Amino acid sequence: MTQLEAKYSNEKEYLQAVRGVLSTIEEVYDEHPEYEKACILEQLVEPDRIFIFKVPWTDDQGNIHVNTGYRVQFNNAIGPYKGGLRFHPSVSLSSLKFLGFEQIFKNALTSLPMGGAKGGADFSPKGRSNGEIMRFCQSFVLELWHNIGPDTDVPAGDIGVGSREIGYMYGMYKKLARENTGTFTGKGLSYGGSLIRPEATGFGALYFVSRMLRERGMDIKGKTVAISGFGNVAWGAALKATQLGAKVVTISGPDGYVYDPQGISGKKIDYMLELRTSGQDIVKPYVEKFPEAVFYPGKRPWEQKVDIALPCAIQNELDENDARNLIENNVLCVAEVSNMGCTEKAVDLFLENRMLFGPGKAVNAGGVAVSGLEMSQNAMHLSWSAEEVDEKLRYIMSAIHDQCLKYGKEEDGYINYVKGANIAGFIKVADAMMAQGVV
Ligand code: 2IT
Repeated sequence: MTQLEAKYSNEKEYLQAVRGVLSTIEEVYDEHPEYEKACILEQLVEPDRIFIFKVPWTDDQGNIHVNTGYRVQFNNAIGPYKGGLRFHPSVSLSSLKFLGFEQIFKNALTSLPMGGAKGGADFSPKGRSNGEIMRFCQSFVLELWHNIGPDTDVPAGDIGVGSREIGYMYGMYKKLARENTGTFTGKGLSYGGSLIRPEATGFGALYFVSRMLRERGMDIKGKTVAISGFGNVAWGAALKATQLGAKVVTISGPDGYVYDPQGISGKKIDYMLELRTSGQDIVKPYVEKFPEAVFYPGKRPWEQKVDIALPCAIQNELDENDARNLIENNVLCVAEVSNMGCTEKAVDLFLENRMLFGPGKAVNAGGVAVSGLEMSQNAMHLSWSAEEVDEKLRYIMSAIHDQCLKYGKEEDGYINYVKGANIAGFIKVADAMMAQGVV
């Protein structure tokens, strides 16, 4: 860790993600001297390769813009590189290395054969027209397509990349590669996409949270839930939480958060989609449409008293003060639906206080799991029903929970999900790397 901190001193998020894993696997690492002999950690923390490229595009006024595109192919010990693409101004090498690193363990937890990768661009889709988005996506793929393929590297969506962007990227990929084998997941249903993929991250997260609560003898029914964000992940989480009988009382955007004491359900959940497609990246219009709700400008939802807190927006969106607030308000469960949604200090507080805390790589693995199922369907040239996919998703989330129990249960009976998820993911990848030699 000290070596990495010296070498990559400006890559804060990457170092945070690595520290998070290394600090929890020490026991297992020490029990396996063969890992150390094979320098497994030194091999694991370096991406296999990173592509960095120029993405030039023309706006509707004819002005030319240049962004930076990336693909971090981190580790393919257990399967083809797999992970999303993020289009957001905060994208940097550090954020994509953190996301790619997390993806290795998350994908291992799904039990499907997928390695870890992540990519994206420092492009802001906010306020951009459809034509501008299309040209950007096409330019991005024109450079990247050589390095991806159905058995090489399969990108998907993430923040700023939804089914529209995947459609444009896949269209360009197909034109260049002259084949129709999948290669992206999150595709539209009519051209190889999987049912339940749009819902998968949120649904999977709620299946996982229900299991966590049950482990402590509680039921999600009747509980209040704070959600941050209002994108695809927040939408799926709100939908499933409501279906399971919980009451979602917040969503948020870069402009602040909305508190709706009557619960965000039914047409209010549909309205989240409208908010998103407006392209303005704000949630304030919610209170104009539903005046029973209150808008808190510039604030985050963690100041509200709720039973369950689900960060669904971006990394480090819940800090130490938020954690303290939630603990004082007797929150029952906090689960990261966003990747690394909580700061290191927030996580430490939850664990020190023996809280029910679920880390992103376990909680949000349902998204990439259904991506894996989309790859299976594409490879078999068939499509499964929504019920079949949902059933497999439930099974996968339940199996991830079992792995967390197996490796995370401490002497006093406390389930440390952070430790459990990290150890389970690490062992699988490390053993696969050991078996395949120094490559
Ligand atoms: O963070 C994630 O797991 C994703 N953005 C989904 C990745 C995928 O390949 O479906």
